[in-house]
Amino acid sequence: MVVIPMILPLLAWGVVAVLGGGLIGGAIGSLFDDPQKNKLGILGMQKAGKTRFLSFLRNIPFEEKASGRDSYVEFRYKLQNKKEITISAGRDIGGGNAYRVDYNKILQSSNVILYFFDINRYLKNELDQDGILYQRSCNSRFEHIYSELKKSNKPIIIVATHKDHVLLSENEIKLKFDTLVQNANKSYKEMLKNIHYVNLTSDAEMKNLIEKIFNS
Ligand SMILES: Nc1nc2c(ncn2[C@@H]2O[C@H](COP(=O)(O)OP(=O)(O)O)[C@@H](O)[C@H]2O)c(=O)[nH]1
Ligand SMILES: [Mg+2]
Repeated sequence: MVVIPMILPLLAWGVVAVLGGGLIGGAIGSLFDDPQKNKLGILGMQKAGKTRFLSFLRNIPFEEKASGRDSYVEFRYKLQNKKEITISAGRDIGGGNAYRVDYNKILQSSNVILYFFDINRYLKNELDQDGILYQRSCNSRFEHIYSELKKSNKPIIIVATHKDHVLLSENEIKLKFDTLVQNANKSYKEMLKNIHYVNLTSDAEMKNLIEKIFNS
């Protein structure tokens, strides 16, 4: 099979697509050249940085507020190599449990899924805004997304934000997170092998993340 050599560089970028029990990489960058395939689905926990990420991408000021279901129009983003990508109109939905009903629609209508969670709160396992333990709440979203994506073989990019709030090195964070996931022994763990750890309040880290996602 010629699949293996293609997978390796893509895994390095933390881009994975879920297919059955295996992993198949998908070239995200090239998807955004195709007007039929450039729809981003942004999901994740509450206060994880979804709106901040989207505001940066859209080049509009970030406003601190809890999202409802704010829709955005199609927009363009210029990569460092001057290539412009187009992102189709979509919605910035809240992270709370109340918005879980929107998940399937977004998972079905998007070409690439981005999932955000706060790694500091995950490791501390505090209660989330709905009063549920953070790991449980986040894992249940992982499980939901994984079971949907398995059917469609769409790429997903997982972003662990608030790295700056954890008083550990990135390697230590990764080790801790991976140990938790391995011990939980859930089917979705293959989806969590390569995730991006970032501080989204740093413009440099934000830009770097965007390049990794869209310029691959
Ligand atoms: N320190 C830190 N703050 C972050 C990071 N990512 C997001 N935030 C902050 O977390 C809060 C929630 O962000 P927001 O984008 O509204 O989260 P959303 O609920 O997922 O849309 C805001 O105050 C952001 O500035 C991060 O990586 N580090
Ligand atoms: Mg928001």
